[in-house]
Amino acid sequence: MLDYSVLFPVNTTARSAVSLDGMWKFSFDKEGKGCSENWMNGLPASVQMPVPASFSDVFTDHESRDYCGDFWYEKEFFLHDCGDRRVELRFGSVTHRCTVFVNGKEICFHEGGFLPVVCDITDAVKKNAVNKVVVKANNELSEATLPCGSVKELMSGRKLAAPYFDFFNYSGIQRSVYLVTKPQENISDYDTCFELKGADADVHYQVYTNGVHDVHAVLKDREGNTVAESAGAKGTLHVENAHLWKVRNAYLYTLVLEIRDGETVIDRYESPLGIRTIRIEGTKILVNDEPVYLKGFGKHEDFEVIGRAFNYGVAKRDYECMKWINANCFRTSHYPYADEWYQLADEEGFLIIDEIPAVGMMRSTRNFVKAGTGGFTHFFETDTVPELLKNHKLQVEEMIARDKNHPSVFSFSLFNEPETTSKEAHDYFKAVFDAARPLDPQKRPLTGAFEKNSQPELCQVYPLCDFMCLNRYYGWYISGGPEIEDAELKFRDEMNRWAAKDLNVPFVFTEFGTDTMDTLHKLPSIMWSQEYQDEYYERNFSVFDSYDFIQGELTWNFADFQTTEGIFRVNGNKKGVFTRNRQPKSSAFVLKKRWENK
Ligand code: CKU
Repeated sequence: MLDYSVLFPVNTTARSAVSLDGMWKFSFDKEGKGCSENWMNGLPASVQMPVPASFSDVFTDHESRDYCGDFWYEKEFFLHDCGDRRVELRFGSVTHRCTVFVNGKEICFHEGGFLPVVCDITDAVKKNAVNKVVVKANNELSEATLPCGSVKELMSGRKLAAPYFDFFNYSGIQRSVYLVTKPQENISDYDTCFELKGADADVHYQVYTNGVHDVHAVLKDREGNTVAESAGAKGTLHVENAHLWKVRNAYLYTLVLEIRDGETVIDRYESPLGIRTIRIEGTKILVNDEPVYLKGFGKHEDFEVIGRAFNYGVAKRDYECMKWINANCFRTSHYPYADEWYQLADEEGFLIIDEIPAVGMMRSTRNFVKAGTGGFTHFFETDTVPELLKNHKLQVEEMIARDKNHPSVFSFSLFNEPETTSKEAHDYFKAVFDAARPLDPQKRPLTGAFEKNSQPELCQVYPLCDFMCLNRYYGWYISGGPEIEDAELKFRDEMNRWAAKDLNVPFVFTEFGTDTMDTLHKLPSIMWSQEYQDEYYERNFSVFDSYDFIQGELTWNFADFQTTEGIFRVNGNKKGVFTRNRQPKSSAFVLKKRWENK
C-alpha cells in the first residue's frame, strides 16, 4: 500500500483544498547547477510559466521547445492558521520526475510523469505566513524509467529527448496543484465492490484511516436523500431499487465517509459513486451482466499551446465529440490521464481502458515502421530491466490506487506494444501482472496492447491477459495504398490464426487508422487523403464483423497530435478522426453512422 493518499482533493466540513494553479516562476537548468547554487530557496532568474501547462509550446525558440534536462518551478502561497492540521501538496503530475522543496527544505522525490505527487509539508510550513514551494523537475528518458527512450547529445553539446514512442515528450507541471489541509486523523483511502441482487444492490466498502475512531458511511442519491448507511471501516451499504451506472447512461450516487468520535466529525471525505459490475465471460464484455461492444478511440492528452496539460474546455469538447460520434469507450493511451478525465467519464457514462506509461519497450524511435517487419525483437535482456520492472510495478500500484473507484474504469492496460516474443519478455510481464492482480478490489480485467510482431505463433505474453487488445495497421504500415486488397487478405489470415487458438476471450482493436490530411481529397483515393481513411475503415470493419470474438474497436486516434519531428510525421501524427482543434474529418461521419447501430 502507498504511504501517501492519492484521493482527489475535496472541500468538506473537515478538509480544504486550495488550487495553486496560475503563473509560477520557471527556469531551465542547462548546466544542472540549481542544487549547488541553492535554487531550492528561490530561483535567481526566472520567467513566468503557466501551471498547468507543458512548457514546450509556449515558447517561440527551438531550444526551449525541445529542452531536455532539469528545469525548476517556484510559487509562493499564503497558509492561514490551520492549527495542528496536516498540510499537503498534491500535484496531479510532474513530468517525468521531481523533487519538491518547501521553504528550502527537501520534502519528497517522485518518479513518473503521469501520476500524482503527494507530499506532507506540515513540518516545513509557517502558519499565517507566506511560504515558498520550489520544484526541481527533469524530463530525460531512459530504458530504466517509463516511458522508455534515451537522451541524445548533439555535437553542439545540447541534449535532446529520443523517445522510443510516437508522441512529443511534453513536460512540466501539466496538471493542477492543490494545497490541502486535513485532520491529522484522516481517511487515506477506500475501496468499493458491487453485487447486484435483483433490483437491489450491495455496495461493499472498506475505508482506510490512520486512527482508532469509528468510521461511518452514508450513500446519498442524486437528490441528496440518504439511501443507505453503515457503521464500521468495513461494511455493506444495501441499496433498494438501485439506479445502476450504465454505459452512456450514468447514475452517480454520493458516498460520504466520516471518522466520528461520538457526535464529533473528525474527518469527512465525499466522492461520486457509480454502482455497476464488470465481468468477462467467454468472448463477451459484460457491464451489469449485459454485453457491451466497445466503440471509440485511443486518445492523447494533447492540444495546441498547452501541450499535454489538462484543460476543462478541451476535455468538454472531446466528450461532446465522442458523444456526437456515438462512442462509448476510450483508452488512455499511453499513460494515465489527469484525474478530471475519469471524473467526466464517470458523469458521461464512458468506459475507460486505463493505461500505464509502459510504452517504448522496443528500443526504437520508429517501432511503428520497423517492428512490423520483424525488427527489434529484443528488449528485456539488458541490465536496466530490474530497475525498469521496479518502476513499472510501482506505477501500476499508483495507477490502480488512484483510479480504482471510478465506475468508468473497466480495465487496466499494463503495456503498449512491447517486444513480446522472448522468454525474458514473458518473465518480465508475468512479474508485472502478478504484482497487479491483488491490487484491484474489483478484480477488473487486465490487459495490454499488442503490436504486429506479437503474432499468435510468436507472442509469449498474451496468455497473461484477460482479453486481447490488438494494434493493427493492415492497409497503412502493411500493404497500404494500391495494395489495400492484400491488406484485407493478410488481416484475415492473422485473425484466422488467432481464431484457431480458440482463446475464448474478447478481442478489442485498440489501434487501427491512417494518417489523413484534413485538406486532402482525391478520387480515387490515395494514402493520406480523407477518402482513403474512409475506405480503410470500411475494409477493417468488414474484417471485424466476420469474427464473433471481436468485441470492440477503438480507432487510432481520436485527434491529430504532436510527435517528435521526423520524415514520417508532418507536424505530428495525422491519424485523428478529428483534427487537432477538434473538427471532424470525413471518416468521423463514417464512424458516427456505423456506431449509431452497433
Ligand atoms: C501509432 C506499431 C504500431 C504503434 N502504434 C503506437 C502509437 O503510439 C503510434 O502513434 C502506432 C502510429 O504509428 O500512428
